[in-house]
Amino acid sequence: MRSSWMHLDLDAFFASVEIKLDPSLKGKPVLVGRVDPHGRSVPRGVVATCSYEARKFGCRSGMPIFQALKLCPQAIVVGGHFEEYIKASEQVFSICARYAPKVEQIGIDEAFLDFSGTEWIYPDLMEIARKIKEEIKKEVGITASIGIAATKVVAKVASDFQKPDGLTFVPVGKEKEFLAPLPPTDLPGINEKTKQKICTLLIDSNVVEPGKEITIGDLASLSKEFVEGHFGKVGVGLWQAANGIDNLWFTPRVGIKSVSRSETFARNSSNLKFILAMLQYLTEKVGEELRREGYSGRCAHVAIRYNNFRTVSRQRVLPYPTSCTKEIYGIAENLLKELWDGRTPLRLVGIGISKFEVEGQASQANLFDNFSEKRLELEKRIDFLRDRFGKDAIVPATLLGLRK
Ligand code: DCP
Ligand code: CA
Repeated sequence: MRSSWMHLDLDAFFASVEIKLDPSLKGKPVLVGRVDPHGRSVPRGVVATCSYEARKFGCRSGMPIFQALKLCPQAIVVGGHFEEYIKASEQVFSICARYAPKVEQIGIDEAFLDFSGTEWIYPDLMEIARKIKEEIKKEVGITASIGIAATKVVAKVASDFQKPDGLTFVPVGKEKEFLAPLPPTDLPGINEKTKQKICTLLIDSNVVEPGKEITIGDLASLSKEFVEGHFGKVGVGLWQAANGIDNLWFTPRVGIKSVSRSETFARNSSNLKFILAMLQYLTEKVGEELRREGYSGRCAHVAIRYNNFRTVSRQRVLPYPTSCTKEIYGIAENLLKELWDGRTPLRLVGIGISKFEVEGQASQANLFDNFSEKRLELEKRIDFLRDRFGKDAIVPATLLGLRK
């Protein structure tokens, strides 16, 4: 066993790209205004992110721009180069893929790199992390922070530990020691509100004195059963994270990560009916594969590519995992409508499902209501009939038009 998870997170991502595009911004407080999924600035916007210089003044992501400007009047507001952010992101992850056998991208600027089983090619992962950081700097012109640890949750905290341009290695066995002094909000899944609840519990159970700043170590010192009794399953997740153990948010290594299908159209199209029919056709295929493999996924994502090749995607986390075509399509349709302006011609549409739970392991409490369960049974029967009598045995009416 060794520390073979790497977590990479780009620093002040959109701001760094803006500074690379306009080097005169370097060293200055920069606010990036949020853009909509089409890359247009949102009027009376919100701060998407800001440079570390602006953070010194208290500016933060999610803050209204006017408020950030009150804190830092000399800040420069820029933004809207969404295509450049996507390009930079793609460049970064292709650099990661030069070294890491598996790259699990989490968001636009964040990924877990799985180096398990690579001791013989990469005896020193710090050296690899330095190379990756160096290549990102040279080829993309921005900085990344990296954390290396035996578990994902610790690697993630470690990548944050010395931001920006940080590199932190946590040796096997030192996870708890590393986490213990940090504030609970450094753990993924703990915001200020959750921290307050934990704080109250720690004071009530005489673990800490009122007025003391609580730490991850305080949470870790409680017994699992005690935390479960107070906060349920989510509490166990937090307790595991505090102990450096991967939890419900960080599933261990799995072979298959997502099932997705996309299709490039014979001709660019802005015909909603056609695009939805194509989306349904692709969703059928995704659903079929999920049911065949016995997987249900918790996250649906839809991608579209414009005639100018710009590709955008949007995802939604579901309250419970599903493999039901009808349910997935319902979400996919909404995502498409949120994503697309309904006019600009598209050349591709795609749908994917990820965040799997193996059938039977899905949490009972969330299990399908009666209707969904019946629907799923019906779809399984259709899968069976299609297997026996061919793909065209049962075709939804909306798909008949696609034949043309
Ligand atoms: N983002 C956004 N709105 C938010 C948070 C983030 O639009 N409320 C966008 C802009 C960020 C990018 O996502 O640049 C990545 O988000 P991070 O939370 O990783 O923040 P940064 O990369 O900007 O900063 P850090 O250096 O803290 O990672
Ligand atoms: Ca980041």
